[in-house]
Amino acid sequence: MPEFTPRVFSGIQPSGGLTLGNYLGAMKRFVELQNAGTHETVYCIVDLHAITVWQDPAELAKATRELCAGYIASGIDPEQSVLFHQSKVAEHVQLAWIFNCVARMGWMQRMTQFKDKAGKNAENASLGLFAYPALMAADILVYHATHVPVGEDQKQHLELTRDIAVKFNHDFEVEFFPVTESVIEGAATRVMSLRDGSKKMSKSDQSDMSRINMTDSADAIAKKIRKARTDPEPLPSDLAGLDGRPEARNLVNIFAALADSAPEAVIKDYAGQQFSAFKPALADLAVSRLSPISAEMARLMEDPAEIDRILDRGAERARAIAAPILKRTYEIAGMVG
Ligand code: AQP
Repeated sequence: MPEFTPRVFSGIQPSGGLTLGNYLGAMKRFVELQNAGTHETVYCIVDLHAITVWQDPAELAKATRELCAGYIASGIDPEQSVLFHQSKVAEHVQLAWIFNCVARMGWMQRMTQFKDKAGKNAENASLGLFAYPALMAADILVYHATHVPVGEDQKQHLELTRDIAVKFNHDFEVEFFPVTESVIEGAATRVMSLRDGSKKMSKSDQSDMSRINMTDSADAIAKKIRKARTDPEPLPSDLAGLDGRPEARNLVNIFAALADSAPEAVIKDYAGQQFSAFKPALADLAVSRLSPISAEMARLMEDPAEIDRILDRGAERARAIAAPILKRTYEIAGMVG
């Protein structure tokens, strides 16, 4: 394999407001990787993924700008990282078609996210929802990204991305696409719903009480944590004591991730305490971390034209990386001209 430039790529869908799950599982890591300075960092607002389920056009445009504001407010510097929205860089879709012809039906049928999202009504799901992981592979590989930070739920899609890269390289007898590494790290790689410890926290959950939105007020955050489902036992003295207690484990993980600590350390500090003591401490911590971000998001949203300029500039920079990689891919595949 040739040496690839160390490059991070990741994306978030503008399919609603950012949640604490997106922040702890993805965004916070994006900022850390940017600031580590060891990789080029490319971050995307994946609006073409969002429309695999119905999106109101006006809401989609608003969510796209709000997500751009969320990236910047969380610490992404649009000069240091490449920050843009997917629909502005056509190379993603052009490579996705090639990958639709590389990926096998059997691989796609195993994707659990399709099964979860399509549910019992799979016949009525969009073709885009089914093909989504091939577009995701194109998002990553059109930058020859070597590392992809994501939450635990995206692990299977990253394995598919690796399979597509390997099959393309094998079929065309080249060493062209890198076999990308996933970066799934931290105390909260799978933040669970506040109402049901067996379901992940999600933007599209029907219950707003199930999630903390990055734009929630301090009062709303405190209320949601106070009402979060738990059990009647106090916190145990070690992590093993949280086995079989998913809601309690989730709150401990969230605390650890927000405090830049580890779940073991949190348990040590709160061993034997009731949730009536732990929850207010968690609420204070969450408000102190999230309120400055939501205030900065609101400030940035006052100037949508500036957000559009930032995205346009990011798209130009993204295209400068993607266009030669797509051109070479088409040559390898035998496209003339
Ligand atoms: N609950 C979560 N815990 C940890 N990480 C999470 N991520 C999402 N939810 C959690 C990570 O956030 C990144 C962006 O996710 P996405 O917006 O592209 O799509 P998603 O995974 O489908 O997220 P949602 O919030 O559940 O959106 P909807 O409701 O629209 O489907 C990814 O890295 C993801 O792992």
